[in-house]
Amino acid sequence: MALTNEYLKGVYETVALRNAGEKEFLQAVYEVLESLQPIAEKRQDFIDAGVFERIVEPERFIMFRVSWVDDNGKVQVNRGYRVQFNSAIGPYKGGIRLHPSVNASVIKFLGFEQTFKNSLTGLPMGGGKGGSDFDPKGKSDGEIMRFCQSFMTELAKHIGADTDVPAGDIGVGAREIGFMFGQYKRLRNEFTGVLTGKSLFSGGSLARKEATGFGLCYFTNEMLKAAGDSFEGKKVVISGSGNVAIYANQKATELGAKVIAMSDSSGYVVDENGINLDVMKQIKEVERARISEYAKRVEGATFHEGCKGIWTVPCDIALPCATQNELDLDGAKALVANGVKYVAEGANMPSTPEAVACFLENNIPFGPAKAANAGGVATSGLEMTQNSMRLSWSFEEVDARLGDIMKNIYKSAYEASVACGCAGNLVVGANVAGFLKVAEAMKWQGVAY
Ligand code: NDP
Ligand code: 2IT
Repeated sequence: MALTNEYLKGVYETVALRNAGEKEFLQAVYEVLESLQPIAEKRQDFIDAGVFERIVEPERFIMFRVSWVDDNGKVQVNRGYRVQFNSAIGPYKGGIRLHPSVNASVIKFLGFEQTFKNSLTGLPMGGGKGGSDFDPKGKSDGEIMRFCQSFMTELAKHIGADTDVPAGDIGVGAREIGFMFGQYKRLRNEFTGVLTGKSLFSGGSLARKEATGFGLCYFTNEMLKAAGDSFEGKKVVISGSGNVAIYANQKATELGAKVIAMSDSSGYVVDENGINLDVMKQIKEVERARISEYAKRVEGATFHEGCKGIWTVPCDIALPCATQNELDLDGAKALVANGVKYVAEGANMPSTPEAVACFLENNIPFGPAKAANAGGVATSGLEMTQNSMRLSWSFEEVDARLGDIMKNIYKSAYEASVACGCAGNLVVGANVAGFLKVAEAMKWQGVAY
């Protein structure tokens, strides 16, 4: 597909000028505008309300200095960000990423995507994202705590349970959320649901930790069912070995598949017997060590340097769960040549536009990130509900709600693809279904923002 609609081309050109050189953000906007062409042709009311021009411009973008003192007594300076992209359907909601690659482009692409993803969940959450170029690797717990406290000291001025509710993302799990929550509470003297992904001792939700990976498998299961198929006996390759990848592995295995490869930024491991998840969890969640350790501990497993090679491992289902643009055209071609049958994205924008085109041209059912990985933020939404009610649901209750939400997301995306005349193209379907609710809310609220 190409962007041929003159009106939307104009919208894109303004975005490209305003955000010159912001590769990831422009990539995400271009894909959404491509998908929205059938809508722009039919909905003059959205054009009259300036919805397309407004939805690509963040409501607010905050950038701040984060100074902290390392274990050697040296002052370190990082850059912090929060983008409050769209609040048409609810308070801003989205994770915080701590990784050296974080910059304005990455934060804006993530916040933009989050707006549509959160809409798809059916819950009242707007889109936001934050982070810093701080690298948690190799830092002591004390250093992580001092960084998180300094980061929150500024962020606290901009967030709140009814304003903006951050959560985890790359480099941010329960440990970091705990340090940030503690600092927010101290600054405000308020115990509120200002963050999600909290500890179960402080208002966290059961199943939040598992939710993105489990949700990805529930969504993939809908794709499989639509093709009269199931996870049973399938070989699965999952990139990454963080929060999303680990729980995608757990659920795919529970559903009868065998996960034969996982990766981190240094390389990938192959274990044809099926990855031993207890060993992987010990290495990644407890020791925070490199994935090559797995091959040292498990007989028959092999380690291969370089993370992109993982796509050359023959499989039926590929679940990219590491980071943006990790699966390029070469990777897609290798997967297709080796007979991949389904691809669904656990990470945000892991496939390059050329890779997505390759899957679609080869009629491989493809689950785009906004839809397929929405289970994490959906369960964050359920955590917010529990906090508001001052109640906690059981694991089974949260998991059942998550399952229903993922089924509904598949249904909305599929039905929107049919309505747009491209049945089964879930990229178009997810973008359109996510957009419509936000666009109607923006139109209804008048030119506010
Ligand atoms: P984690 O920090 O737990 O794990 C990230 C994993 O990806 C690690 O294995 C990491 O390897 C790898 N990785 C990160 N950056 C790179 C890179 N530049 N190149 C190669 N590998 C890389 O993060 P999550 O599992 O939480 O997040 C993974 C993806 O899922 C992200 O795209 C995130 O935005 C998305 N996501 C997360 C959700 C959540 O609830 N956590 C919800 C929805 C989407 P290494 O350790 O070597 O860096
Ligand atoms: O990309 C994402 O959806 C997340 N990192 C989860 C966000 C959240 O608010 O739970």
